[in-house]
Amino acid sequence: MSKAPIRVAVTGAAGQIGYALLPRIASGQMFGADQPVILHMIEIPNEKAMAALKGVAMELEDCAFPLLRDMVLTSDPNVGFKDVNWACLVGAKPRGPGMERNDLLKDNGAIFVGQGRAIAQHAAKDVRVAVVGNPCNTNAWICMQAAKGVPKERFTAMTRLDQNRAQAQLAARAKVAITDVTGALIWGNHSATQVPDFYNAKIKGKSAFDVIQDEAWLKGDFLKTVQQRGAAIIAARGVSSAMSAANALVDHVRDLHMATPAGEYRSVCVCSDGRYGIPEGLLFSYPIRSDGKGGWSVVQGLTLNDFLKEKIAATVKELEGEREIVKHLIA
Ligand code: NAX
Repeated sequence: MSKAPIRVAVTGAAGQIGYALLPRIASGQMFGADQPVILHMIEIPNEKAMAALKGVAMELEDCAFPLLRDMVLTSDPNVGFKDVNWACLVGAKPRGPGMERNDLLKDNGAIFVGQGRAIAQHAAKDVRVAVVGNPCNTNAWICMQAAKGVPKERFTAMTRLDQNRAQAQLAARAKVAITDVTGALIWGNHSATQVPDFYNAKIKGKSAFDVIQDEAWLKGDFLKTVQQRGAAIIAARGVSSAMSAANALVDHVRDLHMATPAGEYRSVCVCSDGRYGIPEGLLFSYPIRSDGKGGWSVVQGLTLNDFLKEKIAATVKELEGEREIVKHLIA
């Protein structure tokens, strides 16, 4: 007997990440090859955006995906989040020329208050939320605060793209296959203060630090490349990462939906309960294991040396500053 469909909301569905993401979900790459889906595609109430959304839906239709059971196209979050099991919050206002980061935080914050409320009122009881729209940690924090009654552990933000970038850089440097690199991890905020952790990463089961034997590169070019990869893509392509961001979101949701293989973990921003000395309540990127039944836990016992501790303190400070700027939005 075929499984009941999972309802997946995607905001910003007519944007560039949406365009790369929707066919991946509809083809079974997020929830599995035997899992039907219904896509709830949400855009802004603007003629151009809704026309573009219609075009995306037409293309999805033309893909004839066997798992795609239905599509809901809307600009109303109350309709868009109705009964959804997963909410992928990709849509956000881009930072315009001359716009201050604080203004971006406030403008986008308001969007995530509304979406959080709509999720709490209309989504399925088991709803889980993945935030991609930037600044994603703080947007996820706002959404979590606004979604009264939805358990805090249902809210995540995405640092998987940063983790994938770190893994790829380590593999290229060590001239090994991508699958030989495990344990690559991002701590903190999805921003330039993120902390790509090469100390806990492994190459063919051995410490990546010992295998690469180039501390200057690891602390210098490696960190910089991962932290500034988004800007490098914009410089090269003229627009921001979309294919790799959509791919990372597929990885993020799939790996929370399924159980994490023994001995592994994934970078996911979740609400801190104080683990590793991080202030409680911050949406912080941690090493996470999923039990495949909707639960997850923070992997404990990883060593944080002084180098990591100092960098983590800076990313915590940034997240606390962001929270300060938006906290008035939560009544
Ligand atoms: P685009 O500008 O191509 O698309 C965004 C779409 O969102 C637009 O179609 C817009 O109409 C829609 N939108 C805006 N406000 C909305 C709302 N309130 N409800 C529904 N839809 C809304 O941007 P794209 O390249 O797709 O990027 C989307 C977001 O992802 C941006 O905030 C971007 O900064 C962020 N990113 C986050 C990454 C991460 O790793 N966490 C990496 C990639 C990306 O930069």
